Amino acid sequence: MAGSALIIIDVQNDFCPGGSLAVAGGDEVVPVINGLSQHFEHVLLTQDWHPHHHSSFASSHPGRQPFETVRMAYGEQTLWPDHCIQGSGGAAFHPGLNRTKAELIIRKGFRPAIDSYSAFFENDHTTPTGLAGYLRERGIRDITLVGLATDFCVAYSALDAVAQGFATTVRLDACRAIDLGGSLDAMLGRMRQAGVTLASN
Ligand code: VGL
Ligand code: ZN
Repeated sequence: MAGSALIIIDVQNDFCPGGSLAVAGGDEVVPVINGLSQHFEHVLLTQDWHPHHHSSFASSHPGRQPFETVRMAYGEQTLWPDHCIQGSGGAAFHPGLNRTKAELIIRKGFRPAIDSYSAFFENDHTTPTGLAGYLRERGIRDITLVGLATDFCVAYSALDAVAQGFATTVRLDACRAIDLGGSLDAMLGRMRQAGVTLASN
């Protein structure tokens, strides 16, 4: 697949069983993604990369619990358990993930006051990560998204990708979801509506 990129979202220990924000079956995506990587000219990774006391952590909001919602300057924000702390083992990629072919790692969520689900824009929907520019300069127009979690970082990346004009596929068999309060169905609907191709093999 020339001119196409596989973008592997947040396949990190904290999102896998045993991690602080474990996604059910999160580690099962690893062999599937390793197989897919062989077929793409470009392979890119994202890495959720939060400082201690990040504003998306429930622990930064006295009296609040993980998975509650708060209002931030940029809108509604779900609060999470502390996860993917910069330099920690939990922030490291799953050890089984083959990263040899990866040409770029986009880190996100490192600004203390803004979370970043999407690989393209932070949660204020205006601060870019630089990914769209990288893809355009390399002549990449088709992207396939895989990884964790389907209904958060994968979905928001996919929505931004189509809005940025990329032909966008999500391989659902290489993703796993958090599914918080119906978020999986809601985000599958939004992706379909936006023109994301949802594929299972
Ligand atoms: C993610 C919640 C918080 C994700 C990252 O990768 O989907 N979800 N940070
Ligand atoms: Zn995060």
